Amino acid sequence: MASYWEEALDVDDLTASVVFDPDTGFGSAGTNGSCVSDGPFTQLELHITQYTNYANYCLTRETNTDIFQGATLDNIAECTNTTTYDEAYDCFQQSPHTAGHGGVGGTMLDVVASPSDPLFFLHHTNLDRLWWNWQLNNLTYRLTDMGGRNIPTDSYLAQNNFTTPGPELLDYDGDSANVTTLNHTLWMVGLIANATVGDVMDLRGDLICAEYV
Ligand SMILES: [Cu+2]
Repeated sequence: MASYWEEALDVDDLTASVVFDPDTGFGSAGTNGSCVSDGPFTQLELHITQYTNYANYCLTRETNTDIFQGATLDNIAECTNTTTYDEAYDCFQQSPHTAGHGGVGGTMLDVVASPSDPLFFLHHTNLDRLWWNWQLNNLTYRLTDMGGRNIPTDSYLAQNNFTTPGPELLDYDGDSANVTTLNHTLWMVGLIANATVGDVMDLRGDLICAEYV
């Protein structure tokens, strides 16, 4: 079984969400970008950010109810009704994806450091669950439907002050194409063996072997 944050349940009262419970959850939502000061990640010290590598700073959150409205069931239904992977990706990444990052705010808005907030994983497993629900609507076709860029656009790089990556990153697996295919290698940073996109298309497959209930 995989854990996730069903964000749609909390759109009416984000800061009252069970995920922010200091005793049974991930600590309070925080205010004005101050350090998370209760719960299991109190004063958690972080080092890598989007802006300065190896700085010393703390885990922060700064909730934004307006942005979190992207997680509504209506928005999810709109995405679930798309036909192709490309359409589904664009839809899910715009509303439900942005909702979690911008709704929690703080560290979750840092495009490099956001996985430093453990809530990142509950947010992304929720997106994974929504993608699986989309796949289930036409499983025969959608277990192999893939597409989209696998390198960032120039405008995204510029917006985040990133330089364009060199071939050591773009061609690390000998695949310099910028369209994602089932054969594209997912680099696992040495934590586990690399896999391909095709290896993770089926939630019930050998590599992921999970279910959302
Ligand atoms: Cu994300």
